[in-house]
Amino acid sequence: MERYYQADLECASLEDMRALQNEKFLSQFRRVMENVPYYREKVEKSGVSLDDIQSIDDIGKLPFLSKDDLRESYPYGLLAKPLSECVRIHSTSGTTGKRVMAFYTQKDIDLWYECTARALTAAGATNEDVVQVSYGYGLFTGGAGLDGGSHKLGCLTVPTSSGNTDRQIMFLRDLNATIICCTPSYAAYLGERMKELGLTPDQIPLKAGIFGAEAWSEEMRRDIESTMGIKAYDIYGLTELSGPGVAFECSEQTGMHINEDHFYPEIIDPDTGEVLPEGSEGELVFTSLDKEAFPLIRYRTKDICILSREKCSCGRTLIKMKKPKGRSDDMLIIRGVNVFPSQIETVLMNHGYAANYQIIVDRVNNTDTLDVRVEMTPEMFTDNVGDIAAKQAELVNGLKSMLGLKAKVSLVAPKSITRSEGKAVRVIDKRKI
Ligand code: DLL
Repeated sequence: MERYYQADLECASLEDMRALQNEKFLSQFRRVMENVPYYREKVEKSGVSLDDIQSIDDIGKLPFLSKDDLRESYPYGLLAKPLSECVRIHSTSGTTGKRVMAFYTQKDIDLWYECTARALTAAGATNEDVVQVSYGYGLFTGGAGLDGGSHKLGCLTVPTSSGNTDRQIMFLRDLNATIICCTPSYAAYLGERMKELGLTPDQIPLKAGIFGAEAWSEEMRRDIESTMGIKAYDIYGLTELSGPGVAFECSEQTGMHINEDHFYPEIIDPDTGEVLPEGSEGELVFTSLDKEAFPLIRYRTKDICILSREKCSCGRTLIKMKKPKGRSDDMLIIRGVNVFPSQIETVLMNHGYAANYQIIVDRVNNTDTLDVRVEMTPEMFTDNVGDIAAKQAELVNGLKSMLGLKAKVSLVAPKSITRSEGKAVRVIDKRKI
């Protein structure tokens, strides 16, 4: 029997959801226009007036917000509440420029944790469960987000944070943890380490994992599910909108239900900004409908995916986003061909490799080069030069048919590529260095 955290909202009719979104959007828009001069100026400059926005159907008239707006207005320029009402900040690591900082009132925190509680419930969590949260705690939203949802459900919450892998496994075993939350790349590493320690899935009572914060392939999901003996659920979110829990997966595992009563989604053509019909692939744009401190209207996420309202067997009616293919700014353009790291991962894993790989892009004599370094698994490890060459050639062919591009493949020894405890860094683009 499927259980829901907030059945009335998660299973609302389309008409009721639309009416709720409309009402929330109109009051949110007016509030932001009143309280955020940076946003008001942006809207006025675009030639739109308050009267032009009569319902959520008019949302397409409004300008987009992007990371550049967040940087320009850093740190307080998009705040819609006085600081005296804000109780928390979270922030991204700032690997692609200045940090992004998001603010929360107490209500923002409560609603955020309700979203992660929905995700945990969809993965089967109840107050009987022991939930180990191995996402980083601190400025990153992963730890706090899943921790908050777990508390709401009354689960025993184990806040290990990330890192110290052997200690993670000790807690999993000693406390009989049933659910683990971490990045998929860290889950793969935990699984690998368990195997090395001679632990089989039946020696660990884990039943589910909630993995997100980075793009991961279906092949990687199957790999984690079999090494850990669990069902692996995807979870999506971004700091700017609150953190994990913007969308979450249910038992059907065919995409993530967006908590659209809080986050209104659109898909746009990333080049023209045109809104695309349901079912088209494009960039995901969100409007936060409830956020008090840091409300964003039409925020461009750069995540590339597809929205779908197909009926879901879990009974939820919340719209679904397909697994994001990656971010438009992670997309590599190699000799004019668009390449997403997730496509390379799919080829590697379909050939029996684990997700321990590195993609090195360079430009030599004015020509882009693509080198894929991938670890042999301990089972396939060999130092026979002929065998290695044959395996490499197989992968070169696999990549050629997926990408339409010739790559160089180097098979490397097991454990020679650094493991990640948080979000994996898999691409080294030397053209940008
Ligand atoms: O990664 C929040 C989060 C924490 C989500 C824990 C899930 C679990 P940021 O650090 O701001 O926030 O990064 C947000 O990560 O725009 C996507 O590009 C990517 N991302 C997040 N979840 C997924 C996912 C957190 N399930 C950025 N699949 C987003 C693919 C994801 N990409």
